[in-house]
Amino acid sequence: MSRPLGITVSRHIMDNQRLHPEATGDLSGLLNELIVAAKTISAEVNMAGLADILGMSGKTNIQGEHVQKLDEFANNTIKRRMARSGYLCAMTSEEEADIIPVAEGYEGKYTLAFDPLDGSSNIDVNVSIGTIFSIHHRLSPDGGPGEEADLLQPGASQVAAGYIIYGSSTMLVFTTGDGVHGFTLDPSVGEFYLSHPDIRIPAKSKYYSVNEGNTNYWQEPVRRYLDYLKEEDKATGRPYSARYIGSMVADFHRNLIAGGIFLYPRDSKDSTKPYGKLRLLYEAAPLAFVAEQAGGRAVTDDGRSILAIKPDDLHQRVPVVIGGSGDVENFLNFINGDN
Ligand code: P6P
Repeated sequence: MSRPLGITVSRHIMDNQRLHPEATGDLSGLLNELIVAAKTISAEVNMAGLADILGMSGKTNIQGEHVQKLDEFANNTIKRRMARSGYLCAMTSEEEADIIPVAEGYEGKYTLAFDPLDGSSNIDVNVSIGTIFSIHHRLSPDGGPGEEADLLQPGASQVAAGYIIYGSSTMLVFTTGDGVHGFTLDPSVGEFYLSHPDIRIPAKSKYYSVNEGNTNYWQEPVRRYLDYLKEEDKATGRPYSARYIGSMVADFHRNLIAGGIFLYPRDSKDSTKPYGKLRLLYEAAPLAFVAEQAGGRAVTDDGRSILAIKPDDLHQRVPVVIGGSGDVENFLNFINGDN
């Protein structure tokens, strides 16, 4: 009996499209183009240890962070491929201050916000990094170039979102609003195969992910919540365990699969970042969509739904608490003073 053929991501996308008779195929085409860019980045990331593209490019990005050559490569790979895909009217990237236009004559009906290589400070130490993406329908009339307003939409109106994690294997995890599915790249074939159908994040876990070096800068209810996690849990007789690697895609992916709550609260450490470090459009909102489609929750450290936030700025930062529904509800009890 031969092994059943693996379901490729292209087959999964087409099967999903068939569930929506009104679909034109543009979203499918967009996702497939993005996947080609991801495969190109994956090949380069896996070569990074061998090629001489490690190290700094000598430039800094909108965030004032040193841009690593792989960051630049990933950003350009996505921009160049998607600008002529015919599916987008505008893009925004963590690496660029302003809205990124698409090629004239190639304007489409969607927008793309992306972090080309999140966690890039971990590149040189071989820690998993990732590309995060978020797709919306344009609001402006079809035809011409997109506007900033097309990108500044709340996460709740995302059409699709997900990430590619470049780790021990390269995985694509995304949702189009019908659950969350994971695909693993077979580099020998160059295909992503369905490996994690219908991912559900465990409601309660025994792990928390946070940079405890910032403890003294957090608001008091957040500190009280973390102290609570370190007490013996009556059910298990043990405290939660800390798991934090400083690469959001890696920390988020572990929590999505094994359970856990990830926090990047606001901290008073850096007055230029009063709302914490993570960006709404291309980190918090896409991962919030994935988490909630997998049965989890995503809120700010004062209890607001991340998906409900209407962005004012392309690079707006937001405090993030994201994980299993039970863990996040526990956190909210502390924030609302019920504990
Ligand atoms: P810290 C990486 O630079 C990043 O944006 C996220 O991927 C990660 O979760 C966070 O910053 C780590 O920040 O302050 O803990 O080093």
